[in-house]
Amino acid sequence: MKALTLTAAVGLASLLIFGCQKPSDTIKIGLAGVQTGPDGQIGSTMFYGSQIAIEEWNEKGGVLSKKIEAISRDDEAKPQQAVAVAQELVASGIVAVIGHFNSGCTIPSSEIYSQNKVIQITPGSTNPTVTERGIRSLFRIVGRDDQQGSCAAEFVSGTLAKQKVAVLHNKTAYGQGLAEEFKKTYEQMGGTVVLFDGLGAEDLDFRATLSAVANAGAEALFWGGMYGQAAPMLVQLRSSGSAIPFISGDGSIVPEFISTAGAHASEVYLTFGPDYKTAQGSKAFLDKYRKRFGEEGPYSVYGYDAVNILLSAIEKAGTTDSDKVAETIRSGTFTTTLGDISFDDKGDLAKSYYILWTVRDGKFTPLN
Ligand code: ABU
Repeated sequence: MKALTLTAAVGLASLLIFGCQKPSDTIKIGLAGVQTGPDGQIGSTMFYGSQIAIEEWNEKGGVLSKKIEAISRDDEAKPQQAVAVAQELVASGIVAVIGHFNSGCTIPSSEIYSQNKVIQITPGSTNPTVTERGIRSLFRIVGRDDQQGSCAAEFVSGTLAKQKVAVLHNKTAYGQGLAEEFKKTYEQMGGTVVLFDGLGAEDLDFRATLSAVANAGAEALFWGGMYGQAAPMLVQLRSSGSAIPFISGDGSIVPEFISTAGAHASEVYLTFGPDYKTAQGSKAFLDKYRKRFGEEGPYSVYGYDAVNILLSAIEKAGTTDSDKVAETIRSGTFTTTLGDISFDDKGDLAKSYYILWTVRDGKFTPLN
């Protein structure tokens, strides 16, 4: 009787500790990031890329003899919503998450994922803080804003030889952080920032600010923010009669920027990674993507690569155990559409290559 009571007590305790969850016959992966709102297109292109990778793995039988179950959630680019998404995904039993996209979402959500031993790979968040907090289970497969801010500043000061620049940003972790990194390097190189201002992230009428840019004598305009504001800002800048170069970062490299800016997209320079369109490993993926979803965004490639790195690491580790998978990612080399990549101890790319892109004949093109 006593033994029976003990067995029942252990059973009850297990139920309380482990809940009613049965061992899953799938491996659950979260796909988290922005899918709607002003940043919706750039985030969606990332999701579609991840979706293709998961389908390819499932067609091959999955990983560790289990199919991959993707659970996709929209954080609307809002930090609070990102935390809610992270809590929901963790509760659903994910072992890893691809996301989020916006740095302002990745930073707070990563606290939830890391506390719950969930591997996180962001395909798009570039704010240095993402990987500066010692989270061993967190990785990114893009560069950092200190790297792209410096790259842009060296280009404006050196190649364009502009001595006076106006710097605007959208007051987000990404936009303001990138603007500050640009300013720091540009001033170190001897340039003068004649105007540095933060705008509301939903502002769309920039005419007063652009008058201030002109009155300050700016020879170029740097924008720290996303394409949803970059494109109308550029249209209004050119409509005011100004032909000064417009420089920004990877938050504007998406088809909607070109379709909105149209013929106003002259003298545009954006920092981003290497040319994904001509990379040897990207052709099959891009062909498949275009047939399914139409024109890709550059982040489609990063969404695809992030899933492949994660699942390759789980396969190599032979387990979904977070510590073992993280160690496998940190110590390995992974074949991606852009070539072989590996990570440093922080979880950043061991080598990141920012280059300048421009808009030519209505298309994003590496600047040669
Ligand atoms: N890096 C492009 C925009 C995403 C972000 O870091 O917020």
